[in-house]
Amino acid sequence: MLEIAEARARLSAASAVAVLTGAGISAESGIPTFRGPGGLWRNLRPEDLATPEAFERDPQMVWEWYLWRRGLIAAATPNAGHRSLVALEQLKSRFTLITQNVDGLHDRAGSQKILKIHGDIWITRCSECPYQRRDRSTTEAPPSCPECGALLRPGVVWFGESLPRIAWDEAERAVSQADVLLVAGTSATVYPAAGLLHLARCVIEVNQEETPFSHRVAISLRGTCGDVLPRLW
Ligand code: BJW
Ligand code: ZN
Repeated sequence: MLEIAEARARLSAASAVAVLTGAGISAESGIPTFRGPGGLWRNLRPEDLATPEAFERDPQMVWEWYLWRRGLIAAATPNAGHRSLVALEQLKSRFTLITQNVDGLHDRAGSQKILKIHGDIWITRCSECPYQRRDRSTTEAPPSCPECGALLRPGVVWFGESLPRIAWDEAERAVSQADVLLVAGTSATVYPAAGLLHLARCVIEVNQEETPFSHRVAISLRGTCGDVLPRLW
């Protein structure tokens, strides 16, 4: 496949590389994506669950969704796609991994520099005060905040909420300075993350399916992350 050879050449020549990952990279570990088949939970879309309004209306139901996902993630292991990004990080002196995923599988694979722009499912934080903690529970919604008594919530970014400032600023900087942005396993439909593709000089996309950006990127590779990424370096 000529495009694979071209992608290999561009990545090999690049000294600064940024990577943006989405749910597709964890799909081969058995974690459902948001918008694909199996992405629904009790017939609800992420837009019905991942919002502050849904949490205000029914915190128990939103917690049940997150605890179910924590259970799936805890039972999963990183796959060849995650592992190949660990190898790429070791090859490049300037490397930034930006992930929209909250599952922590990049950490478990061994990636070092990770910007988690949509937060971390293993953090539980207060909906009112700065209190937060790491939380391994997969079965019980936590009681109220020990500091102020308000509801505790998952440490993730919901629709309508701002992204963590420091991680986001660093992501924008890394993408603007990168010779190549590799975008893997994301539908590129959620902003501002998808906007990172506009900042990049050269985008290589890896996805099973076409995305709104497939026709605008330098190279679009159709296939799974677990199959395609290990062949790129
Ligand atoms: C494979 C594969 C395999 C499968 N190999 N590939 C217009 C412009 C700008 C912004 C907006 C706008 N309209 C609305 C907005 C706001 C909104 C937004 O973008 N909405 C869109 C739906 C239009 N954005 C926000 O609200 C963001 N905040 C914000 O804008 O702040 C400013 C603001 C403040 C106040 C008021 C208004 C604005 C926040 C977005 C937060 C997103 N949060 C979630 C949940 C996180 C927590 C959790 O995990 O529960 O993040 S939603 C969900 O989508 C999650 C994901 O990170 C994110 C992206 O999904 P992803 O990763 O791309 O997954 P999928 O399922 O969509 O795609 C999987 C892909 O993989 C597919 O393409 C498959 O083909 C592929 N695939 N297997 C390779 N093996
Ligand atoms: Zn509190």
